[in-house]
Amino acid sequence: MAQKKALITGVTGQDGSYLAEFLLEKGYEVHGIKRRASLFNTQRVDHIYADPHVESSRFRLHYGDLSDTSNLTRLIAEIEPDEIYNLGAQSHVAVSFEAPEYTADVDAIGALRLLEAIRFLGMENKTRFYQASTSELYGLVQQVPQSETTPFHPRSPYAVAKLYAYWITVNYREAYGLYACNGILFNHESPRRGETFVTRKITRGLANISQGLEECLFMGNIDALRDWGHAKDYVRMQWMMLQQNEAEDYVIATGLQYSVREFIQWSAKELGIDLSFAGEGLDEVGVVTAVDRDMAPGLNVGDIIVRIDPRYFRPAEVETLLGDPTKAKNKLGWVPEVTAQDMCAEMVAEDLKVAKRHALLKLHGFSIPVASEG
Ligand code: NDP
Ligand code: GDR
Repeated sequence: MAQKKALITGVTGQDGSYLAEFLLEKGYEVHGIKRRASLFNTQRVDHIYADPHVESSRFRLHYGDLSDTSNLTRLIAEIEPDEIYNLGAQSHVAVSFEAPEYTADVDAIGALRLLEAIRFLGMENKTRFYQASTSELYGLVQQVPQSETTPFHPRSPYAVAKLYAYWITVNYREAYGLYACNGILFNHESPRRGETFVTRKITRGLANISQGLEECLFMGNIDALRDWGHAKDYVRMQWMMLQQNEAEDYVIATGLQYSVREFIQWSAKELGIDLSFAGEGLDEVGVVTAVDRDMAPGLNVGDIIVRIDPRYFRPAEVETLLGDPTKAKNKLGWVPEVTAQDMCAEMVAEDLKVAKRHALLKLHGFSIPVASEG
């Protein structure tokens, strides 16, 4: 069989990097679109990058942007991919309230630009298309758990943009017979998760606190409930969705739900810290009730290491999400392999390594990056 070619938008992101690894292992030639930035932005894929002068290299990066129609059309014409994975997005919900128009351009019209390029180039019968849809579409939830048939009620400019992308994908499938499908993915995380999403903010922040690099973690709505899976499990499903006889949309989730508060407590536990919450609303705090001083040398019982900061509240919140992955399980045999608790432990372990390195640097008078907003 001829070697397949895949094009990934968002290849420098969390999912893009895992998907590129996965497809390379499957023998694909993998092309990724990266944005021009004034600093290096390929840290997540540097380990799979090979010198393009080496002929056997199967991983190529191209400059591009989802806001640039001619760039996308040219790349698709040149690469002639068998599969396009549209993972690129302004993916932060809170940021989408700050930059709604940009988010719409990239997250909504970006998907249209790719679909239209496939059609314009006459590649409807060659190129399969995956759209990174999201549980944020459900927003103000109408049904528990949420499945492929649950009505949508988006609650942010991000989710509204993704709603357009969802429907334009369905529309190109119905109108032009394109193999185009939506993966409606619930939150998925990993050590490669961006530092301003809640799980990574917690694991990184608490790892820093355990090493004396920060004093307190400032959080938004810790009552929020999420269905968290591991990104590695979820990219496998993205590929599976493009290997079927017919294009269909699937929910990808674990079917289990936890609060942000619980995730904070699991993370603390991994660092040798027992944490209790006291107080209510804006006055709620996370207090150390027991600590392993070998693991978290500077901390004492009674220390307050979590506080609420209303700056992290969103103008409209998605309070609860819980997915029903039955269709993915029954039709594709997909089941997630990593639990939320194991994923949390993996994330903490990775962030702790970095925190220890930074603590050493600090001890020797070097400056280190610490704060992360989000
Ligand atoms: P990340 O934020 O980690 O990655 C987003 C990627 O998109 C990055 O490579 C980023 O580039 C790129 N990007 C941003 N803006 C543009 C643009 N204008 N043109 C081209 N590329 C751009 O997201 P994830 O990997 O977590 O998510 C992947 C996709 O899945 C996203 O579309 C997200 O909305 C969606 N999704 C994610 C879920 C999750 O829980 N992770 C759940 C459901 C859906 P750069 O590195 O330069 O910033
Ligand atoms: P989400 O992820 O908005 O679900 O979108 P995020 O991790 O940002 O928030 C999850 C929940 O935690 C609450 N929260 C906080 N969030 C952040 N970022 N920072 C905080 O300090 C904080 N405190 C509480 C949030 O309010 C929210 O309820 C992610 C993104 O990856 C999207 O691209 C994707 O589509 C969805 O998941 C599914």
